[in-house]
Amino acid sequence: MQTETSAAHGGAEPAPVLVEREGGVLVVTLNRPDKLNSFNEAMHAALREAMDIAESDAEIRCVLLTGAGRGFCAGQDLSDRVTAPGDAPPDLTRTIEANYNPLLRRLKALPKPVVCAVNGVAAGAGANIALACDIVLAAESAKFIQAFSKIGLVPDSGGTWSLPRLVGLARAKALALLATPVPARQAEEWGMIWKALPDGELMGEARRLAGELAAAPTFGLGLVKQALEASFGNDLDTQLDLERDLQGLAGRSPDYAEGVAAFMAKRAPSFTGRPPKGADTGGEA
Ligand code: T3D
Repeated sequence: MQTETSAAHGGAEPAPVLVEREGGVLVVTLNRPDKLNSFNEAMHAALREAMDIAESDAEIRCVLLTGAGRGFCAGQDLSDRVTAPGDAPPDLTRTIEANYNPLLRRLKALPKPVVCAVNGVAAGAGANIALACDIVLAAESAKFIQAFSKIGLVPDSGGTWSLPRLVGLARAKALALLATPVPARQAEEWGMIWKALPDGELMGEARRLAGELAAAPTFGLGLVKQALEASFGNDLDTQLDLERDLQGLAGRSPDYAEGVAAFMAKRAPSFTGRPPKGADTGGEA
């Protein structure tokens, strides 16, 4: 395992995000445990650097996102939002535009799977960042809280988009208006997340799953992700056309040839994750 510290991190304080390579998996750990890994500017900057690695390094074929300590992430660090009487209010338009929205867009557009291991409470933007990941596992003690309404805010980080799609409008409205915590088991039953696991099993299973995904046909998985995300904005005809085009691309990938050859030879496939020659991969080798 290779650990990298963020360049955005000065060195005197613990790094706000830990980045470790475990084979083809980039393990990204939010690391402000005393503040339940809530976001300050330094943590946003460090997470941007982790996303840079995930996007640009072709050896990385899966991201595993988790949190240090007893929480996953409590959203925005509210100690950075305290104002004195007479002060101008914080400009949340700017912070959303500069920090949260780019992160959400990058997680959704990353052409590799992102596994989230929700190790404890996920509140505010922390809940919605977790829900934006491709496969979400949660410890049984974890809970998801749309904490925004408790402080007069609107769910952000894609919450108003993902919640109604995941749990339906009735539950989405109640969760967002009441900020009712959703325990991990209930989140699994409602289809908000993939699985709730006993606390002691979470990280082992998350690493196993991320390792499995990192050995899978990465280029094809990126197309699967693209097709499923696009489906919400498409009618059936448009989606069928998209499937045709993406399948054409997938069919030219070396991993498809390998998958077919391995099946016919009754052996285990060995996938490289590489795109077809000449495919536009947004900069990847
Ligand atoms: O501002 C913008 O840029 C706009 C974007 C906004 C995005 C957002 O996420 S807005 C929503 C912000 N988050 C919240 O409102 C959640 C606040 N936290 C809580 O409600 C509770 O802490 C939890 C329900 C998450 C957990 O409760 P509990 O009882 O398990 O823990 P605790 O005792 O409340 O918290 C432990 C410590 O973490 C505590 O510090 P202390 O007293 O031990 O020194 C607490 O103050 C600190 N902490 C928890 N959440 C935050 C936080 N400190 C700063 N900001 C937080 N969000």
